[in-house]
Formats: sequence, structure tokens, C-alpha cells
Amino acid sequence: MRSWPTPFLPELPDTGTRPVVRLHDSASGGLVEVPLGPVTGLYVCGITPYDATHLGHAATYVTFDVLNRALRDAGHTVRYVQNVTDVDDPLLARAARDGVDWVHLADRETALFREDMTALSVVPPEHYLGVTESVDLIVADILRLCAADAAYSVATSESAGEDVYLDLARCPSFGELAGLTRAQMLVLSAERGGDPERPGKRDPLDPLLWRAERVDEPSWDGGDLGRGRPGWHIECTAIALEHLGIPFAVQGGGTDLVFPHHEMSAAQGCALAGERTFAQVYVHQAMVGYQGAKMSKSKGNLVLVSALRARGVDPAAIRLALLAHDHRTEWEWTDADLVAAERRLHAWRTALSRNGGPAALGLVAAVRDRVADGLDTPGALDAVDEWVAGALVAAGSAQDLDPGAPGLVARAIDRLLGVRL
Ligand code: 5CA
Ligand code: ZN
Repeated sequence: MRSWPTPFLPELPDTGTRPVVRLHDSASGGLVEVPLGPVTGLYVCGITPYDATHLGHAATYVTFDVLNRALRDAGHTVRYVQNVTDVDDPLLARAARDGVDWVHLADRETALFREDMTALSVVPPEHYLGVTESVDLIVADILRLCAADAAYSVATSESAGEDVYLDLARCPSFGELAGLTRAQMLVLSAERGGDPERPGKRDPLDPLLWRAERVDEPSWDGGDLGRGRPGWHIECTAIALEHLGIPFAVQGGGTDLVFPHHEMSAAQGCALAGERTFAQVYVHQAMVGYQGAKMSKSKGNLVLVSALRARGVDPAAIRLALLAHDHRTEWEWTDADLVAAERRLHAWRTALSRNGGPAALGLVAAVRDRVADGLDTPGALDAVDEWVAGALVAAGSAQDLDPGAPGLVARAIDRLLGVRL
């Protein structure tokens, strides 16, 4: 699938030792180093395109964009992979509700997402894959799970074919990511697309791998599986296995994906590859709320990136508003976030429009250090604020100013934080 244009990443000078990138790992709960290797695999779960990008999505993709930029800056060769869940129950339900063709809906919302990501200066994935273009890959993996006796069929009165489920009892790594009790897993499974009540399953938590063809639903040729369509989690397993191999460095998404999505994706991947580790580090963006609840397409309590842009809001201000929050802390969007970001952007632009400023190499090192330290973006913004305050004071005084400093600061903010001034 076509992604979106790559923003220009300015070069930065050496500022001494490059910091090692450390991330808050959801599996271990610790701050974990990302090891330098020939290729650093980054898999971030993509959108289900049935509605436009809201600020919760934007927070997630901007957080992982800062990670992508930090890794590259620290000398990693990053391979960034992202999926698009361009066929799934909520997408089909929305298309039916609105009386539109599901393909048209998915294409339209994916196109809008590309525009939003471009406006927000998000570096695109190298491999951007829809489920609908990955069905052969997914079918091959499900058939391998069946051959390994790690999957089984359940008949349904809704179809002549049979649904196929993963047998979690054959997945020794299951449960290691989320660390939840069985009771918690059952609740979340029911809330987040699972079907623990479905009769005929070996374990209520076993996730659907292949949904046999139903009347009025799209379906693909699944070979020995019969006609049908993939379940949700297997798409990310199959795409990650094909384009990164396992284990890969970082799996990312919002905290609502920890269980069941990432737990199941990992269990399946490990069963397929005979490995214990799917991703070396799991990073999650805390949920962004609005009007008292998690911002979500299903609830409809949304602030859309495209609506803000249409109102003339500078995308750099949207990005700054998101970066002002730590990715591990839940927060609620209010107009005050945008006002504060616009004020900050104005101060930064004013300082950078001067002919000179205080020496800036230390600031570049500080921003590098903050983003590499568990993606501390609020700390990085504070460091820039401090330099900006100094620059604004210095401009009115007689002290020596470095004519190259504003340019250097602008390049650092652009490269590391994705904010173009
Ligand atoms: N297609 C699946 C992943 S394979 C999916 O979850 N799609 S989504 O469109 O529902 O969400 C896209 C990304 O945005 C996910 O990483 C999700 O965790 C994140 N996300 C959704 N709502 C919020 C929110 N309110 N705050 C922060 N992140 C969010
Ligand atoms: Zn996913």
C-alpha cells in the first residue's frame, strides 16, 4: 500500500557520545536499551480506517515517530513496518450503517490518514501493508499453525465453512506481555473484539484466526481453509514475521492493544517461529481522552486532526501539544493544550528569527538525551524552552551571540522532534 512522503531530516553535528536509546518496556516494566544491530525492526499497529484520524491516534503515531527519529539519530538502521486493518468487523459495521461500500470507506479514510501524517511530519513506514493485500501471507501462516496442531476448527450455523481458532495451550509464551489474571483477560477479551462466550472453543480466550465466509461479507480464497477472511491479531503477526522476522526490536501501539492484540500477536508469532520472544521491547502510548472518556471512533467523542487543520491550526502546534505529554501518562485533550502549544511555537519562532543566540550545542545534546531516555518529550520541550528564554533575553543585551545558533536549534527541533519552525 502506498504510504506518504518522507519529511526531510536535517543533519546534526556531533555532540559527544550519542546516547543509547532506552524505552519503557510494557512487558518487564523496566527501562530497556534498544540494542544496536544490523537492522532495528519497528512494528507499529496501524489504523482501522473507518473514521478519520483523531488526536489519540495522532499521539500514538507521533510518539513512535519520535522513537523512529531517535533511533536513526543514534545510528540505528530502522526498518519501520505498519499495517492497515482494511477489513474487520468495525469497518464492515460502519460501512453498513452508512450505506457505503466498505472498500470505498477504507480507501477514503486511509487517504485522509496519509494527509494527516504528512501534515504532522511523521516519517512513513518503509512497509505499509493492508490486510487485503496480505491475505495469502496470512493464510499460509494459519495453515502452518494448523499443521503444527496449534489451531483447530469450529463449525458455525452461519456458514458452510468452519471458523479457525488458535489453540493457546500450544503457545508457551502466552501471558508474558500483559501479566494479567485470567479473569482480567476474559473481561478484556469480551470488550476488545474477542468472543469468549463462543461455544466449541477449547479455551474461551483462544483468538479467531480465520472467519469462514458469511452472507454479505467479503471473503477470500483460503485454500484448505475455505473461503473467508482473517481474524484481527493474525494480520499483525503475519506482516511482522514476513517483513521483520522475529524477534524484532520494538512493537508499538496504544495501551488498549496490550491485551488481547499484542499478547495474541506475540503468542501466534512465537508458535509459528518456535521462538520465545516476539518483540524485544513493547512500548505503549497511554490513552488520550476527551470529555471524560477515551477518545474513540466507536464512542464518537473525537477531535479530528483534519478538522483542526481545516480550521487553520498549524500542524506544528498540534504536534507540540501532543509532545508536551509523556507517552505513559493518560491525559485529556482540552482547548488549553492547543493554546499553550501555539504560545510555545510563537516563542520558539520569535527566538529563532533572531540573527544570533546563545551557544546551542549543549541544547542539541540535551534534546538528544531527553528523547533517548524513554522518549521524555516533555523534558525535551523544557530544554528548548530554556534556550529560547535565554535567547530572548540575550537579544536585548550586549552579550556575544552565536550567529549559527538559531539555525542549529531549528535543525535539531526539526530532526529530533519533527517540528519545523
Ligand atoms: N488496526 C488496529 C491495530 S492492528 C487498531 O487498533 N486500529 S485503531 O484505528 O483503532 O487505532 C490505531 C492506533 O491508535 C492504535 O495503536 C490504538 O492503540 C491507538 N489509539 C486509539 N485510540 C487512542 C486514544 N484515545 N489515545 C491514544 N491512542 C489511541
Ligand atoms: Zn496490530
